[in-house]
Amino acid sequence: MKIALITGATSGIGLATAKKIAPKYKLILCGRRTEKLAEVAAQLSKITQVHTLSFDVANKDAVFNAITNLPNEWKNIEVLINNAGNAHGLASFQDAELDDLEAMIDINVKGLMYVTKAVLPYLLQQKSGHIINLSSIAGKQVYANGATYCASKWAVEALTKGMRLDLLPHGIKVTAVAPGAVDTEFSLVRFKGDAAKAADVYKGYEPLVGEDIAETIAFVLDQPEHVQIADITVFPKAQGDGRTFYRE
Ligand code: 8X3
Repeated sequence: MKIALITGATSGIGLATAKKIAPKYKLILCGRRTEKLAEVAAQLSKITQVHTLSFDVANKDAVFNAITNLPNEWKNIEVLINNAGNAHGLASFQDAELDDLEAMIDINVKGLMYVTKAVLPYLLQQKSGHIINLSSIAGKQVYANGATYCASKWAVEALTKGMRLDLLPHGIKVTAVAPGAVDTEFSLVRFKGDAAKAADVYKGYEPLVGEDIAETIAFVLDQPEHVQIADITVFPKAQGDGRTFYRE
């Protein structure tokens, strides 16, 4: 059975993806919250073999320590799902807190780079594999009050395209999955725990849920070996572009 490593696996899209692909993959579940990781691992180990790694993707040393010191039987990683990512604040560039802006670059861009660089030696050894990067509609469109979040996702798009080119000779597929509005902890984190503000984002229409994107990721992974889905954007039915929603 192939091994898949998923970051941000304790909630939202990451958790839904872990559950969805558990029947077909052994799983390395990564997250910051040790207790939540143990809970998810206990659940999923009824379906498949699970190994957990607790680190913050923005902590370079922690990422490399955890991944390079994987037990040998967990090193043959075939699938990397770079899901960990956050938005911090929704404010104009002039009003935004610099700490928030840095956190988004540290997690969404540098974190993705650290994890990928740490996992790549295993993929390269096997001359096959698949990297799936969670982008966003914010990686294709820039909206007001989101300059740095959008910049971080544009970076994910560029890294995805660049990695695909560089990894061509090594038989490794690279895909960007770009969701629109998905009802997860995303908005709660963006609005720093303000549940009412977070709920407003998804009011008046049926948003996507983590399971919808998990379906997309499973579809991307289920393609025949010669088929590489380069990128895929998924909206709720009521979403027209990054900021346009039909609300009832
Ligand atoms: C999350 C979607 O539209 O809030 O990446 O940027 S959006």
